[in-house]
This record gives sequence, structure tokens and C-alpha cells, in this order.
Amino acid sequence: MKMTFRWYGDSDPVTLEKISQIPGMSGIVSAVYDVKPGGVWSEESISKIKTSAAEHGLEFEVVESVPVPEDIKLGSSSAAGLIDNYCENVRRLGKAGVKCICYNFMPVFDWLRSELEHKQPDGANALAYDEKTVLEMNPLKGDLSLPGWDASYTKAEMQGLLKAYEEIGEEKLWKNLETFLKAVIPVAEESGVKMAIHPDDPPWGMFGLPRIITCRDNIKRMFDMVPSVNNGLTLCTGSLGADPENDLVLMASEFCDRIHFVHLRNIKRTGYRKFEEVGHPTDCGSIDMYGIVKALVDGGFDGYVRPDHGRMIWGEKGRYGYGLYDRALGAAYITGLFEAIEKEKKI
Ligand code: DNO
Repeated sequence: MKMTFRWYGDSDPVTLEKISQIPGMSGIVSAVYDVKPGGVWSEESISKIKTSAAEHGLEFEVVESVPVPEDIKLGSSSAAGLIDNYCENVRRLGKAGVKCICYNFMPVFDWLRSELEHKQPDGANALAYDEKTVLEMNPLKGDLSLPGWDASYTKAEMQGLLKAYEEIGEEKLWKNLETFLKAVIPVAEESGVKMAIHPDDPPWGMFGLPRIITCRDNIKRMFDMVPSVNNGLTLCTGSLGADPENDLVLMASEFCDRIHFVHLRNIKRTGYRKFEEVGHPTDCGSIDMYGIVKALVDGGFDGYVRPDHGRMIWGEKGRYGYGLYDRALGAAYITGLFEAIEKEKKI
């Protein structure tokens, strides 16, 4: 495996120098942030990330994300042109040495939480989700206050999108995903890029929005739509693990050859559709981190890994989920798990 760390570009307070000082770090996961979803990334911007990373001894082989515009997910009349742009990004990234692209097919919201600064008993702050609170904030009722998303849409835009998705429903969303994959995966194959869809976070619908990348059967359905190894998965343990029905160890083992990127993070389930993010080690939460890494190692996994959301600890202030300290602790822990399990396997 290759250990990586997400970097949000030059404005990220977690600098490349700091990232390079984390033991075992091979590269960064980043994106071009100044182009709107649907646009084509300039080759200059792509190669600038690569050069900056290389100056710190880091690779740039994973992109997260090339966002899929809502019009592709909705199958609007502009979808075909936007898919062409998406394919062009895949070509350009492949040419620049990117090997894996993480993306998602979540309508409107990417991740969703009810609290961004949930205070934990040890004084840390973490992201938390409680469905009861989220549903009380139903934006269709005009009560628009979703942590992390308030600034992204106007009330009218949000209502328009929610209505459009309600009209298309789940099966049409599947159809639109199929159209997208049938166009993009052949380009990814030619470009030497593995596409790795990120599961829905959390893995269930809300506000009438369909969500489809939520469980083993649906992931299998998505793989079967385009049976190519380039049509793969980002195994995000915190996203899928919010649903106790999802057996992550089984998924890691069954899907090992289609998992190209792993977001290894832990959450603690505290009730029905209620969870908070915790430190990475198994003992901190509800996810069997050891079991998942063991299944990956046993399956011969050789993709990319990164620690995911960290808590804010030691007084750190920063981008929610993406501070330095807790993610660096997570990286060191995960590197240790891999080392131990890989060595044990060789004995
Ligand atoms: C949140 C991340 C997601 C992820 C996208 C991938 O912190 O896990 O925003 O990057 O869903 O497309």
C-alpha cells in the first residue's frame, strides 16, 4: 500500500512540509480547486500540484475529487458535454501521472453532518451526525441550516435541486451513473487511471434525495454495470460503517481487487442513525480497523490509503475533519497496522 495525505492546495494550513514530516508518507491526495464542477482542469494547474509535491519528496498519484456536476447525476440535457469534459480531465490527469481518481455520485450534498464541533469527554471536537437533528433541518421546509453547506447553495437553488432529484428517483440515478461509467471507464483504461467511487456519506437517503452507493449489493451492482478493474471503489470505512448492517471486513475481502483507495477512519455509533467521529484506532469506536486492514493485506491490496477525518485536538483550529494532528496520529497507527499484519503474513 501507499500511505497518502489529503492536501487542499497552497491555502491549506497543513503544508506540504508538515505532511512530508509524517513518517511513512508517500504522497498527497489533492485536486485543482479553482475550476467549477464540470470544467476542464488546465494542464498547468495539474502539473503545478505535481511539482510542489515533488519538491517535498511527495508523489501526486491520487486525485480527490474530480467532482461530478449535478447535471450529469440528473441526466440533464447538458450531461453529454459535461461527461466529455470529465473524460478530458481523466486524460489530462493520466498524462500527468495520476493513477487513481476518487469521485462520488451523491446528489447535492457530499458528506453531511448535524454538528461540526461536537465536544467529546476528552476535550476534542469532532464531526457528528444525528438523523433526528438533520431531518429537523429539512431544507424543503425552508429551514436551511446545514452545517458545512449553508454557503454552497442559495435557498432557491437547494429547493430546485431537491425537487429535481425527487422527480428522478433512485432508478434514474442508477441509469445516469451507468451512462457516466460507460463513457468514462474506457477513457480511464486508456489513460492508466483507476476510478474509485466514494460511497455515500452517510449511506442512506435524506430529504427525499436518492442515495445509491450505500451497501455491498449496490456496490456489486455498480461494479457489474461496467466490469472493468478501472471501475473501482474508494472503501471509506467511516461512511459505510455508519450503517451497522455493512460488514466492512467482508467487503474489504470480497472487493479487494476493485478497491483502489481506502479512507481508513473510525466512527462510534451512538444510536439509530447517530454517530460521531473518533480517533482512528479500533478501540476508539465501532469499526474493526484491524479486521479491515487484515482483509486487505490477505487479499493482496496494493492501492492507496489515507487517514480520514481527524478530530480537532491539542487546541488545533482548522478545516473541519482536516487538521494535522489527529490525522497524523491516524496515519502512524495505520502504517503500524499494515507493517505488523504484512510481516506476520510473511512468517
Ligand atoms: C469528506 C470526504 C468527501 C470525499 C468525496 C469524494 O471529507 O470524504 O468529501 O472527498 O466524497 O468524492
